[in-house]
Amino acid sequence: MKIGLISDTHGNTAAIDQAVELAGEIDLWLHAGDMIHDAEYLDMAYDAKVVNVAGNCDWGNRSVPEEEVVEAEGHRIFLTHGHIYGVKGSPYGMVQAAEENGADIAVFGHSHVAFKEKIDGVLLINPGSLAYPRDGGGQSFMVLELHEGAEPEIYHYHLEDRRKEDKSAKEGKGKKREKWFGLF
Ligand SMILES: [Mn+2]
Repeated sequence: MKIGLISDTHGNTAAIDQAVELAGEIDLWLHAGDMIHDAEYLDMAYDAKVVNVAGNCDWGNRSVPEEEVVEAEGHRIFLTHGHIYGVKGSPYGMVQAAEENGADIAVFGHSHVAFKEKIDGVLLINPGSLAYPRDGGGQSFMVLELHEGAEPEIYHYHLEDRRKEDKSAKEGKGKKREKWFGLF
């Protein structure tokens, strides 16, 4: 199963269109908040199912919960924006929240910094921001591939790679997909 992970799109539906094109076939999109309208756009404009949560910039919109749990391929994925758990300071609040929800994978955003790490048995994933990246790596999102009984695979996409040393950028491709192998 291929799960697209996006967050902090902040109204940039053009970036969502690019992400959908780059990602290819996706079974489910998870939007980790900021903004709800963008997740609604993704849901309306494309076929794949969308699950989304409210972010701190979605205040006042009570139609969408702040937390969701999604089950897929023998995994439980805890989805939340991250501001409630202080993700800008430390990932440990997310670890605890995931454990409390019986989840082995946690997806969040808020910091606009791409992140993937396994801590205390919980795979933590922040796909970065599709609109306003703060990690120097360009607008980003990820695809999580889950197959029952196998280790999760994560692909990190950048709409435009800003790192000058990157070869694919020099070759003029301007777009990059990077796979993390066996880190989990
Ligand atoms: Mn936020």
